[in-house]
Amino acid sequence: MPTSKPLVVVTRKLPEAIETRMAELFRVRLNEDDQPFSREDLVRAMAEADVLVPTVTDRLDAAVLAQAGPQLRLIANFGTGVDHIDVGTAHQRGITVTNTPDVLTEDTADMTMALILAVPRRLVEGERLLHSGGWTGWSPTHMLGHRIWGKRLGIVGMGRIGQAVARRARGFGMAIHYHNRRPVHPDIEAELEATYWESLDQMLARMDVISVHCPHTPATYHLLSARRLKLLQRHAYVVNTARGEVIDETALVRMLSAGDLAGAGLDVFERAPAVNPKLLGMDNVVAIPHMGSATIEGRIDMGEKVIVNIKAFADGHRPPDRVLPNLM
Ligand code: 8YV
Repeated sequence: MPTSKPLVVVTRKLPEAIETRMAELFRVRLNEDDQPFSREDLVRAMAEADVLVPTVTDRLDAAVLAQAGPQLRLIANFGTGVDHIDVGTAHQRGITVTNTPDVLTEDTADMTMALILAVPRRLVEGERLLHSGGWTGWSPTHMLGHRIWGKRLGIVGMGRIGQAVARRARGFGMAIHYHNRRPVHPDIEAELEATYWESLDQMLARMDVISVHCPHTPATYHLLSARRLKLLQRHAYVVNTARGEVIDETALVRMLSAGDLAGAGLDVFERAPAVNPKLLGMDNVVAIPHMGSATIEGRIDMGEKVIVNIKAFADGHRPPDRVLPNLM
């Protein structure tokens, strides 16, 4: 890293306060009109930047990283998930990668809980009915959904966000079950009265709601495969605020269409921003455009983390949120 201010290229428009602070601290190239970078834009940016600040919309694969100039020393991702970055290749090339953990946990858990409530209680369907002018009045059997209280929630991936969802779901009277590579600390398990399932298959077969909270890695790609989705009970709901790739979306659509699942709440999609049109036509699907962490407070916190990581690195220190290849 040069001793003068590093050149920081930011690929998307960030909150005003963050861009202002970045401009005070670094030489910055901002993306005023927020047009996503093409592959060529990324390669051009990496030929000049000392620090690249990408987001989930930038695919930094081995081929793109191979074209990085020798001056590029830090990729300070604006976001927690790093599945769009080939972290292994970056490290081989001596490029440090950082992310923004913790600060979006509560917002993402809130949105997850909103979906867990919205789908079984037919919230969006009811709202659409009212807006369409189609409501003719109350009836004892109209718009009946399903109760959440007392139901079993199966959390796939009991990291920070999984635990934050469990805390909320407890408040709504749900029984907490989870699958994780290993059990969480016994104190956390006790606090959440959570039941650990070593076998994902066995857990899936017994839950009323499944919520996905693991990162997308080669090991979790299609973790909820066609075979595993078939293990779910017909009355089960699937919620995903993690990454679309963790669920075989084609199989999910097939099962929803066939009535083999009760519904889904989806914030993420396998081929985002493309969304399977069949999903959008289903009343029992609530689909939102990757809004899990979309609060202004959260975005500012994320930006501040990015700044701390860049500043530490530029000052010759170890940035706090380094992502190591073997931790992916
Ligand atoms: C972010 C996310 O908005 O941080 C993550 O991993 O999924 C999102 O909530 C996005 O990734 C920003 O790059």
